[in-house]
Amino acid sequence: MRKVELTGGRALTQADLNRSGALPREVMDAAEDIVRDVRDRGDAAVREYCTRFDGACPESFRVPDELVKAAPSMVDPEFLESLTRARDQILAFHQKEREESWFTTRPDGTLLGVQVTPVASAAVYVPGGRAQYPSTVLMDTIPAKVAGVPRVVMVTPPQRDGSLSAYTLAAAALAGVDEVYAVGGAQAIGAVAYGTESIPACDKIVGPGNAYVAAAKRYVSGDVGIDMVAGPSEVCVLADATADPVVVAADLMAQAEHDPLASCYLVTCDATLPDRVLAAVERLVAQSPREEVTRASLDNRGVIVVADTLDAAAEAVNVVAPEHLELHCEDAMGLLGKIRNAGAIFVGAWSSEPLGDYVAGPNHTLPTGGTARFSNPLGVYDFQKRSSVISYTPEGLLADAPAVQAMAQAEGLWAHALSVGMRRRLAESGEKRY
Ligand code: HSO
Ligand code: ZN
Repeated sequence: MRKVELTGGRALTQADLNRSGALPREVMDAAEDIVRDVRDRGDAAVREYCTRFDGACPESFRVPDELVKAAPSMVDPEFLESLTRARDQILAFHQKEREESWFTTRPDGTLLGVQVTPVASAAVYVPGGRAQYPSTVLMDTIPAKVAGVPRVVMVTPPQRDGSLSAYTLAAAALAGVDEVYAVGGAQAIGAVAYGTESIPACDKIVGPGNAYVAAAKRYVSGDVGIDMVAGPSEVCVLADATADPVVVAADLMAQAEHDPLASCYLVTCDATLPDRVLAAVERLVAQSPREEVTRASLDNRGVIVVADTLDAAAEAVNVVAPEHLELHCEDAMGLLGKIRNAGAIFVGAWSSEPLGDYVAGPNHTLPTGGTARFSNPLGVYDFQKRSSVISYTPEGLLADAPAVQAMAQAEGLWAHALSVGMRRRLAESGEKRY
């Protein structure tokens, strides 16, 4: 891990972090070519990319509903029980996020408000192939279901033999996915964005994926809605002298093992903690079956920031704006108000980040790469749209018409003034035409 010392009260900068940043041009170009080809040629193009990238192309992309329904009975009972616990807690949390329509009435009877409606269809992308992420199936599907999306479609890359794992399918069954398609990569994003003969076009596409998936989502964004352009996973541990270096080491490794490109940050005001954490990492990593990935991530992307005070350390965290933040400090809850930028904040040493990955309830699809400065965890709100509602009475019209006429005149928009002027005369004459 690389060390950055913030001596003399110097603030952390983006240059200190040396983040990988935007998607490489070659990846953007390749993803765009694939998406355009799928838009032009439909299933035939999807088939070609499937065979080229996944090594197998299923006979039919759609996984039969019976197979999905049967999946929970194919997995071991302990996994199913855990999945059910996760599903119930994720559901309970997201039910609190649902936004309701609201209306307000002015004294003159004019009604104003917001009508909330779900998108008609959503596609949930779940990474697959060698990795299996049934937890992501739950995290991305449940908010859509809570929002009331009538058609939730899941796309995920097939395994080498063209099938999907029973774990992924069991999660789809429990979460209530309506249709499952064994297709992944940029070709899957093209398919659900524009539709093919066998895969439906959806209004919204959510979920994490590799760089090609992220690039494809960025390309189709605007034609359809997307949640975010997700980058590699990140964790930041903010620790004071009370932190347990072994626990901190395990938590950094829990993120590092995801991906050689995952980023781990240790931010501390205790000058002795970094070496104690690094010694613990050395001991633990040798026991990990994912040693290679974990080391690659920590060696290439790990950063230790040492600040003079805890307040300066908290400010450094706001510059990192990490996907996950853990607070290993004496008064962790007291520190919460100082944190402005983080996708999810795990407060206190008992709050292990993997609890949030699987069962706590909040979503694990979170803003990465510093985008927590301006964006949110995936939520029910990602699948809900708002329409403004405006309903005037004659009294309301008479009150507001002069202002409209004056503003329309200033903007040189004659018919705007006419539109309210006509109604004004009707209302003044007491005519009850509307
Ligand atoms: N930490 C990952 C989510 C995950 N962890 C899935 C385990 N499974 C990115 O937030
Ligand atoms: Zn994780």
